[in-house]
This record gives sequence, structure tokens and C-alpha cells, in this order.
Amino acid sequence: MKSNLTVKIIVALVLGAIVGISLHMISPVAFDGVNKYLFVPLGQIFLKLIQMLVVPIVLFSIILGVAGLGDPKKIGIIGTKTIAFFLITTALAITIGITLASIIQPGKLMDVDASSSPGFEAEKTPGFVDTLLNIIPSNPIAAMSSGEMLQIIFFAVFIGVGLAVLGGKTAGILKIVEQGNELMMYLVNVVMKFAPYGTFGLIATASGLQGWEAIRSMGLYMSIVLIALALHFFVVYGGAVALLGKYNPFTFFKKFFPAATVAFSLSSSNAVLPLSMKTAQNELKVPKAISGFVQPLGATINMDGTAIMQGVATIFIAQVYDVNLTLSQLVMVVLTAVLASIGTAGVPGVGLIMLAMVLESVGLPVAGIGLIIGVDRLLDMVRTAVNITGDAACAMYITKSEEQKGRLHLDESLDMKN
Ligand code: DAS
Repeated sequence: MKSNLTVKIIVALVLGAIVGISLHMISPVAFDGVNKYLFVPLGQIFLKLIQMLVVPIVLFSIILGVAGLGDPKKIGIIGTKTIAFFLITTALAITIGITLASIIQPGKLMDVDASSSPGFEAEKTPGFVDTLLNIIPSNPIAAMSSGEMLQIIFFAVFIGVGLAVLGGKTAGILKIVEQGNELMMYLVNVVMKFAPYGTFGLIATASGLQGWEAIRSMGLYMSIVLIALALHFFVVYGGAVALLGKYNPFTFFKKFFPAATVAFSLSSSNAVLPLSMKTAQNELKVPKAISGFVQPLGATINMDGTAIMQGVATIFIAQVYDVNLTLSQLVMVVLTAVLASIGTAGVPGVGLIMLAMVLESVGLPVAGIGLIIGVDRLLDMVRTAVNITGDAACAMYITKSEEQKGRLHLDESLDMKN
């Protein structure tokens, strides 16, 4: 993405936050009117334009990614390494969140009264077995029309393996998919021209609706989540790119930053997927085959930023309700959060739905989510940027690992040594 577009988006984000919070402080009634007829339409036009491209891009890029890997054995190796990276970093993420919240104890320090919680109606989330079975689409077209990302990914991987095995016999289909992907990536460019206006609307709505009062009163809780996100972002991802990918982490962060800013404004890993893949391929020089396999999978099952919020929120809610979690319960929280992140796609607010599943796993009242829901939208923006950066870090690791094993043609290798 062009750097001046990134600058415009950052300016739009800062301006939108200032306008949203100030207008809401000056006159909530005026804010409601401007929000309804200006901020929300601007944000929703951008969000829907991007979301319109997600399903075809995920389908084409995974088919191309898997077919491009060629040998089904290689697909298995890359799949295993990718899943292992995702599970380890997500477990690390929630451990960072739990540790920080246990040390600082926000639920004890803040004058939060459990009865003040407006409560929260948890949506039923499927169990682990149902989640696994639900990955197989009984009707791929229905899966695409309803945006069932895990089912679309499963179907695309299946087609990709078939194309890889059939090779020249299905070269025509592969060509069509390649051209379809090119077309979609061009359309992403077109839509991104509207990004500054859309991000202005999205952040003005989010910051205005939260209101300064909610942000101030939940300051300590928000600070702990943000510190944990920053630690994970710079230490875990920076370390992974430097140690496993052998690349300069600062170059990685700088080159991927444009995609992270759009993820921040959209609060949806799915919606930003077209741009995050384009950025990884064009700026980070990640081969299409690896980017098209790792990033769509990651946008759906790898949510480290979300896991961090869940770790902090679980400890915070336990403290507010005066519940001391045992070590085995904390291990259960880690496992449940890792499993929960697999079952849900990257859309705004999904983290809170998954948090209900985590709280239930250790017997904590789901109503406690009502204590944090007031500031969650802003935190959702930050953790979504962390989520997709983790996917890009994984793509860098896989690329270097395949290069070192000699399974990657040199012209596809990364030139991120500087
Ligand atoms: N908004 C989610 C995402 O798209 C993250 C979350 O809700 O925690 O990754």
C-alpha cells in the first residue's frame, strides 16, 4: 500500500478519534445525529466494500497457495509447522495476559462493583468436536454465501491439493484461478482509495460510543491489555521473525504497518485479509503459495491478540468476583482460549463471544463480561492488528524454513536481510 495512503489513514484515525470523543463530550445528542448520518455510513461503506472481496480472495488465494506448493507431502509439512506456530504463539499470548493481570490485580485495585455489571447474554459456542466436524462443508456454495471461513478454507485446500496432484491436466482451471486472484487484488486497490474516509467513520463511531468516561474508568484494565499486546507484538513476533525467520524485525514491522493500521480501523481479520496478503506478498516478498495458505488460515484460527484480552479479562473478572483460580483452572483457561480461537472467524467483537466460553470453562459468571464491554470495541481494534501481524510473522517463518530446506525456489525467497 502506498505510504501516502498509510499517512492519510493514520491522520484519519487520529482525527476521527478526536472528533468522536469531543463531539460526544460536548453533546451526546449531536453525536448521535452525526454518527447515524455520517460516521456510520462512511465506516460501513468501506467495511462492506472490503468484505465483498473476502470470500473470493480467500478461495482463490488458498487454491493457488496449496496448488503452488505442489507436492501434497510439502503441504502437510507446511500445514503442520503453521498450526504449531499458531498454537504456541496463542498459548504464549494468553499466558502473558494472565501473568500481567495476576501481578497487577486490576480487579482488586479498581473500584469495580460486580453488581454494576449490566450483564451479558452469551451466545452458545460449539464444543471442540463440533468445531472440528463443522470444518467440513456439506455444501461449499452455502459455506461461501454464509461466509463460513473454516469451511471455505477446507474446500479450497481440497481443490488446491487436487490441482497440485493433477498438474498439467487442470492447467486451465489453475489459470482461471490465477486470473481471478489478480482481478480481486486489483479491486482491493480500488477499494483502498476510500480507506481514509472509512477509517475516519469507523474510529469516530467507536471512540464516540465508548465515551471518555468509560475509557477513563476502565483505564487500568485497558492499560494492562495494551501492555500485554505490545509485549507480545514486539517481543514474540519480533523474536520469531529475527530468530526463526532470520530477518530484521524492524523492517518487518515497518513494511507490514500499513496492513496493521487498516486492521485496527476495521477490527476484522477477515475484512483486512485481502490487504494483509497483498502487503505480505508485495512488501515482505512472501511467496504467493505460502501467503495464500498461511494468512487466510491464520485470520480464522490464529488470534493471539484476542487470547491476550481473554487472559486479562478472565483474571480481572475473577478478581472482581473474589474468585481465586487454581493453577489447573488457569491451564484450562489457556487451553479453552486456544481452542475457542480456532472455531470463530475474524470479525468485530468475536473475542467477547469466545471469552464467554473461556469464563464458563472455569465457572466464572459470564455476566462479568458486562464490566468490560464498554471499552472492548477500542481494544478490539488493537488486538485485531496484533492478530494479523502474527499471521504475517508465521508466513515469514515458513518462508525462511522452506528456503533453508531447499524447498523454495531462490527467486521466491525473501530479501529481508537488510
Ligand atoms: N475482531 C477480531 C478479529 O477480527 C478479534 C477479536 O474480536 O478479538 O481478529
